[in-house]
Amino acid sequence: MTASTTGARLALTILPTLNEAKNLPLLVPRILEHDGFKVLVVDDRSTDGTGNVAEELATHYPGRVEVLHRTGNRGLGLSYAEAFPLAAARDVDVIVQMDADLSHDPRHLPAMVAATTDYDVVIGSRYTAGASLIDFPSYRATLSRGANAYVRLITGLRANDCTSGYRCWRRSAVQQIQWERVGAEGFAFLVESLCEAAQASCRIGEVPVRFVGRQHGASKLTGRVFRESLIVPWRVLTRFRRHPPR
Ligand SMILES: Nc1nc2c(ncn2[C@@H]2O[C@H](COP(=O)(O)OP(=O)(O)OP(=O)(O)O)[C@@H](O)[C@H]2O)c(=O)[nH]1
Ligand SMILES: [Mg+2]
Repeated sequence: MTASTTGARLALTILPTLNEAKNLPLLVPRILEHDGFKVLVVDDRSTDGTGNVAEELATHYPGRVEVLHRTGNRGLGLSYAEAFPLAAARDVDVIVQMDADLSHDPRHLPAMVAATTDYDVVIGSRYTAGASLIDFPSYRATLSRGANAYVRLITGLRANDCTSGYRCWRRSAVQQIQWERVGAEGFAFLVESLCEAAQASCRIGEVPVRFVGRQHGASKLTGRVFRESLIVPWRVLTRFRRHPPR
């Protein structure tokens, strides 16, 4: 029985990857356990063979795994800005974004998809009642909470976790965003895209998740990415100064 005959919602999960060769083969089967789910891997010329691993998964799961091998400048934001319009053109109900390092547990996917009945964008939230942080160093947790306070103060966003990379969007919400004006190249994309959603009057909800710190592979947080994250909320504020996001 297919997802559409069971009434399940069809979902495309975008997985941005930069050197996630160990994590990807563990994560993809867990996503595909869920009926109606497909995966789009967006690889940024990883040097550890992630692109090949993704192609092997595409062969193993025909029609359910697709790979976009990016060229040009690397960046999480650049990857998502390219992938979201592609995903929005697909025949799916929801579009999921999640990290490929196993920090985002696929067990939360059904609850997040279900919440799109009430919300246009559902955040897999680390800072909502019922959420937990596992193996996440306290200095990282402090930095993350500080980043959220900074973003909320400047942009007026109200979500508890504005910097989570685990989100589920109604396709209609993705289609409302002007992706070409989302300019953040790195992790600041997460804040900028949420502001764009709020500006487009999307209803933003949160589902508590269990977040597990990275077990395999290295972090991609660079000084450049960090500096961009400080600047982007101000850039967004300037853009929306006449109509502050809710
Ligand atoms: N396509 C693409 N993916 C990226 C890039 N940078 C990071 N990623 C992916 O984005 C997701 C989040 O990156 P992480 O390195 O886990 O960032 P983080 O969670 O803040 O930091 P750690 O988990 O501590 O490493 C992972 O799936 C990465 O592989 C990039 O430049 N391009
Ligand atoms: Mg991570």
